[in-house]
Amino acid sequence: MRTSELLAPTLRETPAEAEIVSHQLLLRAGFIRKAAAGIYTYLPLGRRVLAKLEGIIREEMDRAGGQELVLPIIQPAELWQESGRWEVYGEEMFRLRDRHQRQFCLGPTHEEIITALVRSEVNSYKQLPLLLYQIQNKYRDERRPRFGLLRGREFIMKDLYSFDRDQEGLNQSYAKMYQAYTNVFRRCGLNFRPVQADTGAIGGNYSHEFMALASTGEAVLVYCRECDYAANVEIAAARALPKPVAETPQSIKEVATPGQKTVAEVSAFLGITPDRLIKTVFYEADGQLIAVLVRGDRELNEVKLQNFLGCRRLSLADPEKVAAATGASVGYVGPVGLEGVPIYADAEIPYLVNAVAGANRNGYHLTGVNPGRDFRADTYADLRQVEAGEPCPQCGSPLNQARGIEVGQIFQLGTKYSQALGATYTDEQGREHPIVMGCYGIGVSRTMAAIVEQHHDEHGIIWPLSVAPYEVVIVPASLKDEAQREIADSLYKELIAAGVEVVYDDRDERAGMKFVEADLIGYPLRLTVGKKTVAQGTVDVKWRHEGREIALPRENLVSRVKEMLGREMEKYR
Ligand code: 9G3
Repeated sequence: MRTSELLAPTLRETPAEAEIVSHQLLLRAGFIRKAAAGIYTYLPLGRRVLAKLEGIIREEMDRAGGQELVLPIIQPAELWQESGRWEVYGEEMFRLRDRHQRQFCLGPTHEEIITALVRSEVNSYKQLPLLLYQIQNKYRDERRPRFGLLRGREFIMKDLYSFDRDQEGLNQSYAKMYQAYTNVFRRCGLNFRPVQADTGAIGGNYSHEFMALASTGEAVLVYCRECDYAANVEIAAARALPKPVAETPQSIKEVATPGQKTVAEVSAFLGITPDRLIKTVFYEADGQLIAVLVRGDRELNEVKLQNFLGCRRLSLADPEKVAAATGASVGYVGPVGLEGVPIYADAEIPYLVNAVAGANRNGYHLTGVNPGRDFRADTYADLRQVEAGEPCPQCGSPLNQARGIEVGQIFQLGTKYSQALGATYTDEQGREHPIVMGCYGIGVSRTMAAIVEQHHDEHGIIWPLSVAPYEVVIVPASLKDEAQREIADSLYKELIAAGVEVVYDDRDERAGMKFVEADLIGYPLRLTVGKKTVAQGTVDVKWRHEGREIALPRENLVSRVKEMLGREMEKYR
């Protein structure tokens, strides 16, 4: 490809809305352009990276026994009504009507569509297991699309669905996908970790997320350096229980705390540490008001709370309802004397002695509060967010914390969708059983951005060779020099003939600008044809990910370049 013919419009300045480096560089280097909030055009260079990514994904899905198909984006509402999810999802689902006013949605995922397909095409154990996948656009009307391709409203996903006769079969399909995902993300050059994850509203009882480690990631994970424990903090288990406090219970006392509402304010005002305070938070769970208690120095984990309650909708209670139930406003509420509201307490609460809690009277707190004596929680459970340094629930070593970009997630769904939609098979004895399912997603467009988050420097993108838009760029120092042009032209032709993906920057521009653009776009290998080439017959060769440049003889340069590319690609096998 000649740069003079390539549509790769680079930008000197970064559009203000681009907050993170992957968004900034994919815009500046001419890979994507915004069409609307969370909706992007992939320019030719962007499309070539996606094609490389999809190629790796197809190879690994096919290697694991996957069969590719293409499902419709427009989905009939009836199937979502059968699964009971048409009502579950609100504004996040793009909904539309056809000319006959029939309801449809733009597919945010495809469990319903593919289960309906299998329901009508699969009826015998002989047809199982089945692994069906597609690489298709998905649509989710995110409240706040941001960070470019990391959180879009139209995005590209590889979604695979497994169909087995029983749990054992599903375990095997899940293990195959776990390995396939590990291969995909390794071959993309990503530094990633599989972590135990929450299944959320999708249902199912077992899930792993694949996290590309990045400080710009929206997800938080904890992991152990001693054993292989790693989990999204949403479900990371808090096993460590506090050491009993050797204090004699004092009598409860109401103290004035005018204008002191937050944990920090109250603990400073009363001269105590936040771990001696009982934080009381009111929620509405499927419309029912509940009180939840955690220690003042801890964060409540809403995913753990929702999973524990098994409720569909969970939201912070509005202050009026809190005031109606307690007679006080947030900051002064507490469990003592609280009637008619179920109390859920984190497992650490019973270990508190002479704690401080809101008095359910504005301007006042209670000291000498002893759980069990002064109030009784209905249930105690692990409801808090684990922090770095806490003991690993598997081996007890201190946990580490990191941020990550969720580039993939795999789920054991079980029979939730097969039972709802009636997808069954008959066994050898003719008995009918619901098909046991799994689903497995990779955010293809998101992965492209995650790679840039991990592979860039102050000059631009540094594409791993396995996903680079082109492998080599030829930069002639000056095309006004006829000799340089002849050498660059012939080198270009020979590299093409040798099957190398090469870009030839044949524009009538200064060499300096061409170097800057080549570094911004991030072509892995740069070949510079200059005066020295004419004089000494050498070409300067430089890897984008290395500083040093070496001069190699022109005469067998093509085979040397092939060798170098082959060796470099070994890293991504
Ligand atoms: C919806 C909307 C948003 C959604 C879903 C449904 C996320 C939804 C979870 C999944 C699970 C897996 C197959 C590939 C891998 C992920 N957001 N999920 O089901 F209606 Cl609006 O998509 N699906």
